Amino acid sequence: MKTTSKPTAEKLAWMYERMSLIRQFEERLKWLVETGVPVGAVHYYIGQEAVAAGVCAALNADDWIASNHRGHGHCIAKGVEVAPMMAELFGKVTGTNRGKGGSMHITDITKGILGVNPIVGASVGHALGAALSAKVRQTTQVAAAFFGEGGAGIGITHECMNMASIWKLPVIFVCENNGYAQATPVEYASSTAKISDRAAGYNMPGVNVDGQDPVAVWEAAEAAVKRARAGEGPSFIEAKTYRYFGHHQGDDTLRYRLKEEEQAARDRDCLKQFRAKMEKSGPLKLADLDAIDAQNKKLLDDAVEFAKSSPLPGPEELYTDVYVQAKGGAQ
Ligand SMILES: Cc1ncc(C[n+]2csc(CCOP(=O)(O)OP(=O)(O)O)c2C)c(N)n1
Repeated sequence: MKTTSKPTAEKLAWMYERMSLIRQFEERLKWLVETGVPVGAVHYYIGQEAVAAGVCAALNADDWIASNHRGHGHCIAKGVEVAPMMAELFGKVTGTNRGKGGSMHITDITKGILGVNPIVGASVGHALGAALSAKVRQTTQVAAAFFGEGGAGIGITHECMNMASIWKLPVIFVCENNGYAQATPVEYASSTAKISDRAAGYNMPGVNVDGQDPVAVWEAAEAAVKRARAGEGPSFIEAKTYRYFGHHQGDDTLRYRLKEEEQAARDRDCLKQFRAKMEKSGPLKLADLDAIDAQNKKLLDDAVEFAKSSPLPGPEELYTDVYVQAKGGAQ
C-alpha cells in the first residue's frame, strides 16, 4: 500500500494548518468548559490531529467521511468552518445543526460529513452505505470511516469489512488506536497486537502507521484512495496515536494510566515533531508555521465571538429538522 510520491510544500502547509486549527479549537473549547460555559459532553481530540489531517489530505471535497464521538478534528480536517461548529457547541441557531445536535452530532453534508456519531461503530456503517451509493451511481467518490480501537471490536465494523470486501466498495477503514477505550487498555481488549492484522481476515490490505506523523498517515491514505477509486475495494489503516486528556471532559486519566506514559506520548506530539522536521530540512520555514498559527488564533477568536453573540433557537424551532418534512407541511 506504499506510494512513492512525496507531499508537496502546499500539501504539508495544508496538513499543518489543519492540525493547528484542530489543536486550537480543542484547546479553546477546553478552556471554555473549564471556565463553566455549558457546551454539553465533549471528547477532546487533542493529540490525534495528525490522523484526521493526514487522511483528509488524501480526500477530495466530494468524498465522504463518517466520524465517531471524538469527531471535532475529523470535521475540521474535512473542511467544516469553526464558527458554526463553535456555535453548535453553544447550542446556537447559527450552529451546524441549528443548535440541536451538540458535539456528538455535528454534520455538514456540503463538506462531505456524514455525521459525528456517539454510537460506537456507527461511523463504519455510514461510510459503507455512502461507498455503496458511490458504486451504484458509478462515481469515483470514496468514504472514510473513523473509529477507535474500541470501535474496531464492535460487530458492525466486522460486518462492514466483510461486505466492503465482497462488493469491492470504495471504503477506507481508519482505526485510530489511541490505546484506551474509556479506561480499557487495548492490550486487554484486542485479540491481535496490531488491529490492522485483522484486515487480512477480510482479504483487504491493512497497514499500521505512526499516527503522530501526518505524512505517514497521508501516504497510507493516498494508497487506499487510489485503490478505492480504481474499483479495487477497501483498505484498512491503523494509526497509532494517543489522546492527551480524559475520555471525556470529566475523566481523570491517572486512574488508569501513568504520568510517565502521558509524557512519553507528548514528547512525540504531532505538531512539535512536524515543526522540528521543517526546521531541520524544510521545505516550510518556522515563520510560515507561526503565521499559520496566528491566522488560526484569529479564526478561533472570531468563532467564539460568533457563537457567543448568536441567538438561541426560538420555540418555533422545536419541531423543525426533527423528522423529514412530508409533502403538505405535516411532519
Ligand atoms: C454501541 C456503544 N457501546 C458503548 C458506548 C459507550 N462508549 C462511548 S465511547 C466508548 C469507548 C470508545 O473507544 P474507542 O472506540 O477506542 O474510541 P476513543 O474514545 O478511544 O476515541 C464507549 C464504550 C457507546 N457510545 N456505543
